[in-house]
Amino acid sequence: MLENGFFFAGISRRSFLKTVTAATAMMGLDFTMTAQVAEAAESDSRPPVIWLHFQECTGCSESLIRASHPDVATLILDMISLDYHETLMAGSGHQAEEALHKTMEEYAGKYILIVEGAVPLKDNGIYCKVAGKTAKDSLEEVAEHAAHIISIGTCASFGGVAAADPNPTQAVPASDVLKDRAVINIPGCPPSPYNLLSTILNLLTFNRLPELDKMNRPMFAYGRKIHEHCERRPHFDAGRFAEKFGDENHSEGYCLYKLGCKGPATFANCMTLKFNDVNVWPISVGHPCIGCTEPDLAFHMSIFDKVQIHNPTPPDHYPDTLDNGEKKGADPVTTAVIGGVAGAALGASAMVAKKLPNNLEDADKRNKELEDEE
Ligand code: FSX
Ligand code: SF4
Ligand code: F3S
Repeated sequence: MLENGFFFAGISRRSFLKTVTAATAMMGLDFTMTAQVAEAAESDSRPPVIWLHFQECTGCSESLIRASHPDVATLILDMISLDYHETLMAGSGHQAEEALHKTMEEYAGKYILIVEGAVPLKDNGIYCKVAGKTAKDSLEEVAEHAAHIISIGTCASFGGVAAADPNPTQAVPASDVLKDRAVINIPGCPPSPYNLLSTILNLLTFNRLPELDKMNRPMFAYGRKIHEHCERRPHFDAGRFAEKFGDENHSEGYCLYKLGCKGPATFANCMTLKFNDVNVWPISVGHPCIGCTEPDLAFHMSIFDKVQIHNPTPPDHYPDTLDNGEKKGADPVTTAVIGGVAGAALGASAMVAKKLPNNLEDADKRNKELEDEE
């Protein structure tokens, strides 16, 4: 229960509640559900997890365990029983294989399978083997009795780096191998560990899949485009663009669309979640979004090519303007950029007011209260 104990998983009560509050808000749940989610996180029944590695860089695991957000990692690793993870487990060789098979037998139908990396199919899958078995065979074997299957990262979700043209090993996502199973995709190269935390919390709290989009990504994390809440959006609307890396406009923080930013076609939550707990994300440090959470953008389209914007979404709010003392309604600005013609912006003075969903605002308020209580 929430009231029990001051520390959980070696992190302070305050950090625990902050992390769970943020994850609850991220899942799109009402703030009042925080207690229920915290209870699930603290439950003694930790689901066993088998984490398989295939063709990838291990950045997904790395982004989870790196010290810059220890609370998230600690929480995830304490909520689950990580019985098999090739790069984190102490055992190796036969010991590791034993752990894998013990979990599969003892917890058949109960364990969560997390897949990291793509699966090569060419030449009977010989380009990725662990313990003498191809990635495809291991995946099929472990998936058979898994309660839930999560693909972590773009490689496991969509093929990612390994499937980039000319895809020499015929790498495919886990869902292409497990066609008759529901595979939750958490893409990103790497994805935010919060998205994994929230997905696991969702499974633990409600014992069902979160709402997914048509690419099986949780809607709470991938329901909005980067472009909708990008901090450079006012510049896009005003027609102010960086023309080259390092030019004056780039230094001024102008929109990166002409440098190939894929934000207008990319569904992800980096713009509100940020990375590394230091409030940065690619666009904030001057790099265009490469569309790393999308199946057809990163690794398939040149980072310099522009995405077409067919149906630009106006910002949530424009400031009210006063004209001769009379209040005007929202400016009916339509930012029409068609066929790759960069950023012809109508209504040049439009400013976007960054509007977070209510539950994120609630979480923010609650976190401030927790800080004040300190
Ligand atoms: Fe892929 Fe994950 Fe990119 Fe790397 O392993 S999503 S290459 S960050 O680490 O799978
Ligand atoms: Fe932000 Fe990219 Fe959209 Fe410009 S094009 S506003 S940098 S997401
Ligand atoms: Fe990926 Fe774009 Fe976010 S490149 S990390 S989806 S800003």
